Amino acid sequence: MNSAVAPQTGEKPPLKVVLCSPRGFCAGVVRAIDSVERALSMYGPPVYVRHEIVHNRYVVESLKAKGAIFVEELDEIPDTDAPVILSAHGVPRAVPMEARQRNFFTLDATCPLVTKVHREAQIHNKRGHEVVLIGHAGHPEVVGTMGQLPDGAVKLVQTVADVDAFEPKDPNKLAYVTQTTLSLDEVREMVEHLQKRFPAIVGPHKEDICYATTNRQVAVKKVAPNVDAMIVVGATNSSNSQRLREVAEREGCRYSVLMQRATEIDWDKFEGISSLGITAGASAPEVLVEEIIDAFAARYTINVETVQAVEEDMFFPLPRVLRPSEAAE
Ligand code: 0O3
Ligand code: SF4
Repeated sequence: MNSAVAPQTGEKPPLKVVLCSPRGFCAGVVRAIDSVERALSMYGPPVYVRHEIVHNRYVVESLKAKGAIFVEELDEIPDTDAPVILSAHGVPRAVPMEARQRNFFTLDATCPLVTKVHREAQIHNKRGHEVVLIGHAGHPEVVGTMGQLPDGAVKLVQTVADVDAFEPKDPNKLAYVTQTTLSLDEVREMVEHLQKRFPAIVGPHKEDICYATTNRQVAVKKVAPNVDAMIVVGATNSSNSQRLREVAEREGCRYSVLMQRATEIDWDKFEGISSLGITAGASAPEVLVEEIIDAFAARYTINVETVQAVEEDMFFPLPRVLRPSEAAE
């Protein structure tokens, strides 16, 4: 049974709800969504957005309602003076080139931490290093990072088995970069294998997995072993959200599930629980966390506490032309 209506009879059982902190929007997502909002208010609708600005249906639908038009490729956009915004995940170099050819007014909402990885790949390439990218095939960030270099210049590895099977052109001229939203533990293992096989390999000072991905996983690790179930609020195409669900599962949580809305709650799966952890991916708005808490509050007497793993105060300024002070000049 997956009834959306809470039963009205009897006393509500107690439920401890443990909120992971940090959770939800990261600085790159805030910047990307604000870019679309700001472009809409400065230039008026329509504003075109290439790819979901962030991987969240609620966010996309809200922006659509305000006049944003989402496309997957630039060739879906008619000739226009309207702003064309590139999503937070980054794009191959061919995309801004095509935008220039078509005289689009392009606004790049790529997260600065994704752009940093693009730069790393370009520098390694310039120095004559073959670049290994740790990431997931087909994900837009991976497509964007691979597309910083000529075809075939980046070797994608997705698993430890891929690393072990990889034959470089020259093991002494090798570098690696990673997708920003992967599992810290999985990447660490893959990097260890790379370093063991190719001791001369060069890589990022720390790692390319960003602060937000790291902090959300650290918080889940604190909470997941101590709760009966864990909900990750996020979309199935959201890499960082999927990783949070996996981390909770690996930490021994009996039931770890990804969902976007309260209507997706399968109540049978939560039967008999006395504690529930909740987190949210970097692209999931807090209002959806609240909606899910409210759904549990209708069936349980909830007692909400927060486990804070790390404090966050990261902020990325908007693209220059969208900054209020710049517009006034
Ligand atoms: O990359 P991911 O699928 O996690 O993207 P989301 O869910 O839109 O979250 C924002 C993260 C991002 C733009 C890339 O780092
Ligand atoms: Fe940027 Fe990290 Fe957020 Fe991605 S998850 S948008 S890399 S801060």
